[in-house]
Amino acid sequence: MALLDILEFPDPRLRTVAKPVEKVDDELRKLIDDMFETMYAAPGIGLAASQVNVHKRLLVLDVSDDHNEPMVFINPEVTPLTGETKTYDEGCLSVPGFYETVERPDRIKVRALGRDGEPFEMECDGLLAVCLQHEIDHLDGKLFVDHISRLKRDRIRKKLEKVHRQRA
Ligand code: QAP
Ligand code: CO
Repeated sequence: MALLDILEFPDPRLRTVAKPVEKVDDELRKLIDDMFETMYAAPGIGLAASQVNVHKRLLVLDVSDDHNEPMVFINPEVTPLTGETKTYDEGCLSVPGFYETVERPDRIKVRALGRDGEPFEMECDGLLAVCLQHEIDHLDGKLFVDHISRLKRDRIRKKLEKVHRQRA
């Protein structure tokens, strides 16, 4: 197992649109294990492959209270189940230290492949629905800061650029 480096906003590599996974094999499962290790260590509740600079359509999450319900989604596809939306104060391991309110569909259906390569389908709401949509955005090169005003996004970008300069 290994901890992976997480790309941070405004790194342009986070804008890459990820490609579908063609084969679910042991190499992919090793990446999945490393992504879980990285997510739990952060600590975080969701991580998309794009955030660790692997541009494949794969994400991991665990929204359980005890951090013992790991879930894997490969080539996920989401459809909203209602026109209703809900807001949530979202954060992101790629935008550390910042939280903003984002509005998204409240109930969704997701189709994906699991860790075994078998297709499954489930209906989601609450934090799971928020987290899934947030992580699928990453696979499309999008970030939660794209859902807020340009003024707020630019402020966050400037603050993180300063942090990155001081780190270097
Ligand atoms: C995405 O985010 C998410 O700023 C997962 O300093 C977030 O795991 C989905 C984190 C909220 C739904 C609701 C953020 C850790 C973790 C930070 C995360 C930080 C340290 C974020
Ligand atoms: Co994120």
